[in-house]
Amino acid sequence: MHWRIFFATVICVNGIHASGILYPRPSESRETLTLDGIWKFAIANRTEQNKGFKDKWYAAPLHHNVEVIDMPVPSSYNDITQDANIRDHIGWAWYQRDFFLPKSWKSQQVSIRFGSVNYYAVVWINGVEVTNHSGGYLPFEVKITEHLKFGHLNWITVAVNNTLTPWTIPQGKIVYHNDSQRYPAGYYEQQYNFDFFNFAGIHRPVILSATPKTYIDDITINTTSVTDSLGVIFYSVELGGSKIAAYSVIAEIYDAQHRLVAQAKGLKGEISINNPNLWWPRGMNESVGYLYTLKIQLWNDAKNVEGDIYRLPFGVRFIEWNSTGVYINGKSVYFKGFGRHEDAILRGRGLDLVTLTKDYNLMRWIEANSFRTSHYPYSEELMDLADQQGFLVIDEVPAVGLDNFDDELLEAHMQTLKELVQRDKNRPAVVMWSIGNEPQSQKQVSAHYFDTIVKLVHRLDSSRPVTLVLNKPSSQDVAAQFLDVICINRYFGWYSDTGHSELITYQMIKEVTAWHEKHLKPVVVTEYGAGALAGLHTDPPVVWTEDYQVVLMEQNFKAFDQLREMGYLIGEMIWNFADFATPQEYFRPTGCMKGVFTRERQPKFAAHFLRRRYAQLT
Ligand code: GCB
Repeated sequence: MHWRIFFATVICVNGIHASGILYPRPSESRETLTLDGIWKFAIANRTEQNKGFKDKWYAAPLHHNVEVIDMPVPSSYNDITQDANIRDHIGWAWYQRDFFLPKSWKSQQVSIRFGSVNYYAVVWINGVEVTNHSGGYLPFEVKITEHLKFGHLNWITVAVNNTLTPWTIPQGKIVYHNDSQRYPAGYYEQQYNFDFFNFAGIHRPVILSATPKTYIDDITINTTSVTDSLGVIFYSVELGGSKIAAYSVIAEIYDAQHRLVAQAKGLKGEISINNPNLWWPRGMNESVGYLYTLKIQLWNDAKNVEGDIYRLPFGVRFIEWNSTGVYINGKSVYFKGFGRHEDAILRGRGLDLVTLTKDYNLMRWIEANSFRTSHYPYSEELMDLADQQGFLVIDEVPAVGLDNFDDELLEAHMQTLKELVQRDKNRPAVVMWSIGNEPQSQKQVSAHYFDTIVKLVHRLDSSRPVTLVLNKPSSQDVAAQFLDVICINRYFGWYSDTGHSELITYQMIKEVTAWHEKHLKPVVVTEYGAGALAGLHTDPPVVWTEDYQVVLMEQNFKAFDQLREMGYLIGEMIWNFADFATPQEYFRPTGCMKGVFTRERQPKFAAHFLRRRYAQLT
């Protein structure tokens, strides 16, 4: 058997998101209906992975074909039951539920949008396949009007497959064990090159939305210049539907008090805002995270009636970068923050508004100003709060630990980046695109690969710098030459010279200096840290204690202070914000314990120590 068997029935549709993926927001012309809630659920048997397709599980109520259990959406399915087979499942899982539609939607165009499904998804409405998507952390949407029934029950079925291959982003492989002394015939496992648990399922909201038949498909907004007295933005609008020619476009800008401050007409153009309230990140100005609203309205001139309306929050802020730093509205930025995960107890990677809100409270308490979406795009609900609360975000795609660089992988990687930029291009909080984490960037073939990727991202969005998070020695790496900002992960005193905290300051200074001298680019240390079991103490400190975690931080801080003075270290992000789930390993006691908070979001001693530092860093 070959790994491809697992998703033989999926045809990967590239370019599915050439059109817009605006978040479904109700307006005078738009309505939404959530399909979140309890769905019926079953996993496919390990030895009969394609049975659901063969027996058409999507064509009838799921319980007619297979024993079902209840499954909350959104959530990962892994930690919901007592069953280790469900936790560790590899391959197809099936979800199904029913719904009714309001009559008023009959004359509208109806779409369904998934915030994210990890990794492959196939979707059927009333037994008809309507779309499929690959890539676990980004939204996809499809129009389903013609497949819906009004006045009758509708059925939606989703088949989800979490198998990772050498050509998925991130990569993984199915390994068959042929040693019959140790493994029964046909035994296989999923392996992957990253340490976070590969949670699976319908992870983010499922939303039905109704829009007029001629509709606003996409909006792009960019700040082109700012001074204290004038902010200039450029907007453009894409329309969809058959009667586009009948409509004109009105663009209006409202301030946070809902006062109209500027307007324009047409599909695209420049709008000037007098005395703008700029969008500032935390700690750089008294005004933090100021958002305007761009209201786009269609108008049917012949009939003199209004058409579709969409309101998009946006910030007026301008990014520049050079060999010494990144600048927002002309001021240089120092990132003080975290590498993180979307990882909630029981929900796994599923959207959890409680954990999400608590995490922002903790990040504000500790006086951080930034985070990286390590190692995949985070939910739109989470990103909204970054915009509102003025956090700087390094927005990363799930290209973690790449270790071969062929054209098929390049294609999938580029598709992920297109979808990420499409989703997050209008967010003021996003100040840098990260094209991946810790690739084998010492391999010569990766040079052409990353050159191609960086050029693509610059083409998609020239307004933000591009980075890649590196962990190979600067003398061997071939990717940094293409980047605007260099990000590095270094675990001195942990993965190397374990326990030798006396070497950390020396090694970190040498390391960052070497990168800067080779490339003359600003550097962010995006990961450093030590595992610590909450409550474990020794003196003198040894690894795994809270005490050693703090000593390691202290030694790194000494290096950061000196490097910052040298003028090219532009940020420090500790690994990790909170402890998180990993696959089972004898060196990871239930997870990665490098959090400054526990997985329950309680502070380790490190959190208090970090808070003192972040409070004094400006
Ligand atoms: C890394 C990875 C991160 C891991 C971390 C660790 O370099 O980027 O995903 O969790 O090390 O703790 O091993």
